[in-house]
Amino acid sequence: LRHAALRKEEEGLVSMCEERARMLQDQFAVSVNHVHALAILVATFHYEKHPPALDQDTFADYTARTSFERPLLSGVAYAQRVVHADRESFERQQGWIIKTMKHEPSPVQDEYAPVIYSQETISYIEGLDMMSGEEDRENILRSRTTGKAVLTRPFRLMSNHLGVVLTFPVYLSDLPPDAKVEDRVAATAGYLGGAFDVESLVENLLRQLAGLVELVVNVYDVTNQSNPLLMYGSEVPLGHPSPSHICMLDFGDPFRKHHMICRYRNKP
Ligand code: WA2
Repeated sequence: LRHAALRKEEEGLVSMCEERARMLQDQFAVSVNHVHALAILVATFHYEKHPPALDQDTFADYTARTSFERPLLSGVAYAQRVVHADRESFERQQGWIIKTMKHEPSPVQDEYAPVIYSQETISYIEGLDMMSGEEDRENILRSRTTGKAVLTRPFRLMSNHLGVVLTFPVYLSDLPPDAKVEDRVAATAGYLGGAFDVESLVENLLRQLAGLVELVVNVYDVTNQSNPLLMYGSEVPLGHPSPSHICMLDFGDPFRKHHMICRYRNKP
């Protein structure tokens, strides 16, 4: 009898964990797909029309009205690639100076990625060089060499919440899927991305499922297996004795590995 009760408890944990993992992964996937579509929107209306048929007001309006398509993103933005030789004319044309993510005028760099379009929810990143932040910079470089969606490791976003940044490259011309890295870099126009505010938006998502049983859910970036990075939830003390279940998560960046660990809050 005791065994049967224990098994039932474990089965409950497994199915609840799998339900939460599937829900998170699905909401993540739809958000990524919509950011992909926004990257195509910028390529189509900013680069394939002369003069560009896109401006900050249009981008802000469109992204506000379609935000329901990106339930886990606190906001999206477009950062243009600017090489140093073009900095002066870029700044003159925009009427502002490229700033670092610490809000200082940018020192001389080989190239910059200043935000020219942003959703109003993250308007604080307008004009900032996204290459001035370590995590954002790595994402930018990896997205343009692979041509794919990439994710950062979890870190404190500018909102001060724990989350990850998603980046898609935007190219000036169509590239074959097997294009060489140097051709990809040369054709790079900019970067469309957004912030997964995991701390607040995943909280909301999981709260909807809370129900009667209190589950403790943690999500880790386990890209480096020996150094798991907390992405969601609070750190569980090592050697925690209560039964747990682990579900793998696929957020669409094959370079990164994630998993979800579930436990009962109070052993029932
Ligand atoms: N967006 C919002 N909050 C952030 C952030 C970010 N990056 N980085 C730190 N906090 C425009 O990859 C291009 C968005 C970066 C895209």
